[in-house]
Amino acid sequence: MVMTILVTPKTLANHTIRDFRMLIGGQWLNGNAAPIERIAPSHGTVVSRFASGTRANAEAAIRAARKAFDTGPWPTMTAAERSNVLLKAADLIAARTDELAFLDAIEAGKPISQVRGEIAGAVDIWRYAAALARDLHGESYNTLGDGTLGVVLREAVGVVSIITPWNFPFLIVSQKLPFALAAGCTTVVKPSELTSGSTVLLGEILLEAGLPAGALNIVTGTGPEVGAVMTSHPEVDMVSFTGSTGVGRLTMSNAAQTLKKVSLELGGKNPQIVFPDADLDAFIDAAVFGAYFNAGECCNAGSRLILHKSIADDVVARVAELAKKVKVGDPLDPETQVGAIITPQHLDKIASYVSGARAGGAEIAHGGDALDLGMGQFMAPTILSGVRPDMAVAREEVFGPVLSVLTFETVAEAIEIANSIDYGLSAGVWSRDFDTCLTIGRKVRAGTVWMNTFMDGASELPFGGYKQSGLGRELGRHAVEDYTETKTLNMHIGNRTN
Ligand code: TXE
Repeated sequence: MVMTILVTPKTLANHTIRDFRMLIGGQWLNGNAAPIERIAPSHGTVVSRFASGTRANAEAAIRAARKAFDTGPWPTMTAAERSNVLLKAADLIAARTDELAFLDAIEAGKPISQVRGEIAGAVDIWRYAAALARDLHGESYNTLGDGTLGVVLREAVGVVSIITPWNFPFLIVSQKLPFALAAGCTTVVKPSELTSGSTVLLGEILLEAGLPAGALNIVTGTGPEVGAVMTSHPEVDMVSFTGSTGVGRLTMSNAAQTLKKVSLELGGKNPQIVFPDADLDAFIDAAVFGAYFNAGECCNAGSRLILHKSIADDVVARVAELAKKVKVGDPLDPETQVGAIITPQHLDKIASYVSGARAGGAEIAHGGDALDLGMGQFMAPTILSGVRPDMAVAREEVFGPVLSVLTFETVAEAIEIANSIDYGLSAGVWSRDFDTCLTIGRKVRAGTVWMNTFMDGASELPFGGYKQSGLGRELGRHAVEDYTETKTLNMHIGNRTN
């Protein structure tokens, strides 16, 4: 059943394995235990080693961030000085694109051409945050009555824990860190234990850009060891987390013990709703891209097609035709469009969703199987038709290249299916009718609704989810404010006897 273009991985014989260290209080440290070895998902061999951080390392990093916040200089520098550090960092990131892209591609199994685009996007975000740093301001009220002046300040929230996942290692840390730094916060960052390399490189870049010691600390290691301390330690003021909804819930519950602020970017199961009057040529492209971008290991994946019944058969056939042309394989080959699956266990999970759907009556319109390329783990782009809204594959995040096709007859039914699950991250609607697009845009409960496009983004546009897809928004002009507290100064002026 597999009719996909395969790109076999080339040898990594000339690759030098690097030992990545941790950054705590301006010092680069090795872990005490054996390092974490990262096996490339595309090649099945070790490609990086990360220091195995401990609870004690996490505590030391939090203390360093606390000291850097309480005694400066980062929070007390002028906004212009902070902005200049972020701008310098953006230039250095751009200059080291090759190194950063290689690490994300080989550790996460992502196509290198795609990662280059992500690094370019990240550079833009660092520059945008640098601009926002200089625009952060409060308000004043001189209309509260004679003798009263009210001033509302925006102050950095304090020490921020940043925990990131493996699917967009460099891009996701860049959606958080520059905004926290722009606000004057100090930070402890824990990248995924599967893909830590590019985040450690970012530490080198920021020190070179002039960030003072302690303003950024990086602790590599696992969630239960390092992440648990970062979400519960009383000296942390805020946690910004991207990952699974389960760990997001745990993060919130840990943070609740000392009432930390939380920002959560969690899972998605995003619908693309398609009407008969849509530009179907454009949609077919967007359906394939939306489902298979990053091998579907993407919270924004358009993993549910909700098609009007009258066009469903035709659309499924055309999507399948295009899916056959998708090139799957070596992430280091610039031609590759879909790379490897993050771990063998995750491939098993994806496969079990597909077999469960088949057992429940869904049909395979394309793919359906793991692909054997002689090394690593890969999955064929897969289309499941005849999926019902109550099936697990229609409700849960598969996080793989698996597209579920459902059908509807009325606008109300399409909205009901779209909203029938626990997630609400993003959605797409395809129609040439303005009214239809806006009706869906207003009624679907999701943080982003694309109309006649899919997965476009910009540093200016807020990103985040409704329902169990998360709390808070990243990017956009208010992103820096998320990392602040609001303080009111209420002042009496003049003679009290008047
Ligand atoms: O995520 P985890 P996993 C979804 C996707 C995927 C599933 C599992 O459905 O299949 O989650 O992925 C850290 N305290 N997404 O297991 O475990 C962990 O070390 C504190 C959606 O990799 O949530 C890593 O740094 N931290 C998603 C980060 O949390 C803990 C992106 C994310 O890992 C921790 C990734 C703990 N107890 C997966 N346990 C998205 N929104 O894009 C783990 N971590």
